[in-house]
Formats: sequence, C-alpha cells, structure tokens
Amino acid sequence: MKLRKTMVVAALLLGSSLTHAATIFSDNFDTYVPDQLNWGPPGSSGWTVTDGTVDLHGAGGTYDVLPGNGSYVDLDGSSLDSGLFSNIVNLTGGTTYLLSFDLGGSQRGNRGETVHVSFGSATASYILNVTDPFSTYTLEFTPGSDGAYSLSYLNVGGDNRGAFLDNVSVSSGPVPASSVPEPATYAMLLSGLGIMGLMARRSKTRGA
Ligand SMILES: [Ca+2]
Ligand SMILES: [Ca+2]
Ligand SMILES: [Ca+2]
Repeated sequence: MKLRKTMVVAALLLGSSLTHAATIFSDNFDTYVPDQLNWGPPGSSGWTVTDGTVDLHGAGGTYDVLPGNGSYVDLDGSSLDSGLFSNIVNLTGGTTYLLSFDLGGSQRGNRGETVHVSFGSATASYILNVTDPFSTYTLEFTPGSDGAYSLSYLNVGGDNRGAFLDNVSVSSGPVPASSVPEPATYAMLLSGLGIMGLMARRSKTRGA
C-alpha cells in the first residue's frame, strides 16, 4: 500500500517537472528609482550598459509615459548614443530557454524605433511605432553546452528617445509535447519501481 502511494507520487513529480516552466531570471525594474538619466544599474542587478547609455523612467518620475508599469528602461539614454543593455544567465546545455520581455514605442516625437535583441546565439529585431503600448515578445534559445550566456537589447540610433523595455524574464521550457513521456513510459517507470520494491522486500526476507 505504502509502495503504491510512493509510485504514484513519483509519477506525479516526474510529470510536473517535465511540463512546467521554471523561471531562472526576472526583472521588472520596479525596485529602481525612476528619473535616472544615463542610468548606471546596481551591480547586484547583473545589468550592464556599454557603448552608450539608457535611462530609467516610470511611476513617480517626471517621464511616466507608459503609466501602470512601475519603472522601465528607455533603451536610448540621454547622451545621443543608445547603449547595449545586457545581462548574463547560467544555462544548461540541451535545455530550451525562453526569453520573455515587454517592448513599447518611444511615445515621443514621430519616429519609430528598431530594437535588436539577442539571447545566446538567437537574435531578433523588433520595429515599434511611436505610440505602441507595451507588448510581450519572446525569443527561444537552446545552448549546446552548459555555460554563461548573455541577453542584450540595442536600440538603433541615438536621439535620446528610445523604445521602452520592461518585465525581462528567462525560463526553462515549456517542454515540447513530443518529449513529454508517453503512458507507456510511465508504465515502464512504475514496473521498474515495482521490481525495486520486490527486490527490497526479498532482501529483507533473506536478511530475516
Ligand atoms: Ca516595470
Ligand atoms: Ca532617453
Ligand atoms: Ca529614437
């Protein structure tokens, strides 16, 4: 009876670990105080800005142009030279990861923005109209080996009005349906556990 319960729990655990995504990194920028022109992110955040600048705007600040989103990043700072905004995550080889993030238009002037995004060796470019609200985008990457991989954002051009970035996260999975074990696999696992239980019982009998 106890063994059967253990087997059911094991099967449930196996199922949930394969089908549920796990978040390994996330930042909604809400812990940072807005109105920071040419923002220098704290070292603990992992974010770095190179080859230019970004700004931090948002709730409570002078330039809360996309209200209701706490703080968020203006990918073109205040130095007429948009910076490369990047972070680093440790990934496991052979696992598929999903980079998720929100991008919105600059809400200023009359020009659209282009943002180049990279995640490991995956890259994509996004074109945003001036008045576009925040929308969620995703980029998938499967590293070939364990290691530290970068994710980065670069707004094209430098006129101090950039696209806005918020809610960056990296999660493992979701696992494609084809790699979720078939019922037959569960049956094999259960019979394997059953054999183990039988062996344990046998050795106990032998011991006695
Ligand atoms: Ca935010
Ligand atoms: Ca700016
Ligand atoms: Ca611009």
